[in-house]
Amino acid sequence: MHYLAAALLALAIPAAAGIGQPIAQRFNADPSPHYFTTQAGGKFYLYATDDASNSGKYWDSTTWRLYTSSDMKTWQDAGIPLDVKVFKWARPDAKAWAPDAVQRNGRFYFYAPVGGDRIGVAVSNRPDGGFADARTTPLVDKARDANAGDEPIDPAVFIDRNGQAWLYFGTRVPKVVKLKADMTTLDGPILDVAITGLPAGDPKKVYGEAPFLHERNGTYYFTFSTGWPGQIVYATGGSPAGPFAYRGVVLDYLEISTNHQAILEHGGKSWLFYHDSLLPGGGSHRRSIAVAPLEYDEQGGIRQVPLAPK
Ligand code: FUB
Repeated sequence: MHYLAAALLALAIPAAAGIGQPIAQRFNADPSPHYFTTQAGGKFYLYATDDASNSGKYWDSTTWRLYTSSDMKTWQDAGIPLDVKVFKWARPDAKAWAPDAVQRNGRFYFYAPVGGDRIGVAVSNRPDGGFADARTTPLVDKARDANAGDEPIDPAVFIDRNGQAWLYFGTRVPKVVKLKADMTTLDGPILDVAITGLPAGDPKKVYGEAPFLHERNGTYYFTFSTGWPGQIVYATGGSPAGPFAYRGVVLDYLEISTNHQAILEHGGKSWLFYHDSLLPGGGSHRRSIAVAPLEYDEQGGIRQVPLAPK
């Protein structure tokens, strides 16, 4: 083929799904992807903050959004799995921010900030709706719980190989606390997560928000955003409790004020989910979710993921 024709053809072919294109033509952020198996079979479920229903000036949506996929390439908008009104204790102005979900004991647990000072947990027999408050009080409450930090938001739950569930959350200081087997009760004190080896003298290489833990070959990878704006970076350790030693950058700065990631490993493959401003009209409050393959080097280091082309 003539080189010019080849170049034109390459321009005409959109980037393949799965390498950083938005998963939906709707503004959404703070991805929480999972592979859940129900009686209908296995499927990918992705819970998100719904930027399409905010004011465009702040993250003031009060509903979360759900997408599903059977192949990780095409995603179906499954609507609103729940909103903040599920939590009767929510203040009238409470916002619905970065959620996470877990399948356990045949049930689905949904963790989310409800306002900037509390985390709620809801439960359902199905992943796509029917959620009810699993308690009648917040799971974490800044006013109630010692060491909950200034802003207990961005919950992320990790279940280790022994079945112990760990809840991570927080801005500026990362927090971790064990959950009881019921998944709805804190088990012990809220502790600060120790991160060692952050590059000294770089005021931008600090913990900001979006804590997330995953495990690979016995190593625990703690990823987080370094702030506003922030990079996604990672640190590793030998226990879900930490400490974690800084290793490097997973995703560079975006052109928007936040960065927020999740890593999904399924069927021997790994993906990084994040949000960016990839859709027309996008911006810091109008974000869109993208997914990219996540690769490791021979030493178990995460290879930096290139930003999606705009
Ligand atoms: O979506 C609202 C907030 O923006 C989230 O809680 C943060 O992680 C940031 O992405």
